[in-house]
Amino acid sequence: MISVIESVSHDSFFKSVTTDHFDRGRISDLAAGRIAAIRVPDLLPRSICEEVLEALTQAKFESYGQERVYPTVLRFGVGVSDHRHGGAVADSYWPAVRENEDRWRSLGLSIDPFELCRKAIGTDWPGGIAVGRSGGRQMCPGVAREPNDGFQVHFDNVLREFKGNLLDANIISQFAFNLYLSMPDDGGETVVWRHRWSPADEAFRLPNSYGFSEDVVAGVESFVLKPAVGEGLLFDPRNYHAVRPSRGARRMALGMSIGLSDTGQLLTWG
Ligand SMILES: O=C(O)CCC(=O)C(=O)O
Ligand SMILES: [Fe+2]
Repeated sequence: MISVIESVSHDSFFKSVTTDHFDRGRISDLAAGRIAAIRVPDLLPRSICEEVLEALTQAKFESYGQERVYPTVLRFGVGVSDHRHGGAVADSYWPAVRENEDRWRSLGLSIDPFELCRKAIGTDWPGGIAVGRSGGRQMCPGVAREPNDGFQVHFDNVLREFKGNLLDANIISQFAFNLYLSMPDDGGETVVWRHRWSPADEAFRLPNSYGFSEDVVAGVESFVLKPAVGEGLLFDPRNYHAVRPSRGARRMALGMSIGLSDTGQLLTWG
């Protein structure tokens, strides 16, 4: 009889690296799939994180569409995924983006946190970084999100979520960025699996949801991160990922989707 010996194998490209700034080599490695995540502790000064957290703590959050996103994820800002119609950006997105600009302005912050994040990500990147445009109009630069009850196992891939090009650019790689403003002692971990969507995965999709049953990544190599306040995380969101529920405190982060365009420019959207 042939016995099957389970072998545990590790892909040396599937790892997260911690560094003191977002450098060109590591961003290239992430785009090329030679690493899976870049962590930069204390990306923004603590005083700025505190100012933004304090203002957002008073602000009125909305939630992502609850048909699709359950458990509830709170957000301050506009997510284009809530304005998707037939694979295109719905007309409702644009007035929401303009209204959102007023809401962020009314927080009275001394700085624009998304601009600071863009600068920190783009500091060593030769192609530069800018807020993406669609049909000439500027997208929402990013969102504040509070997944206190976690994010389901899911992936983000703009090429699959939209027909044609969401942005006025050809996107050749995609990143997700988060700057963490508040993190509970208990829970709130980010998990990333070494698996990208394949058609058979649809059997594991939760009803109507952006997310999947965790069985979709059963037995797949993964790593778990517990982000710290002030940390910036850049990872490839085409790998399945999830956020574990938080206990005892809010889990708040600024988030941006980032596409690498064929011109070499990084383009963000919310
Ligand atoms: O909050 C996190 O750590 C990750 C959230 C997420 O799903 C994403 O950034 O795509
Ligand atoms: Fe995600």
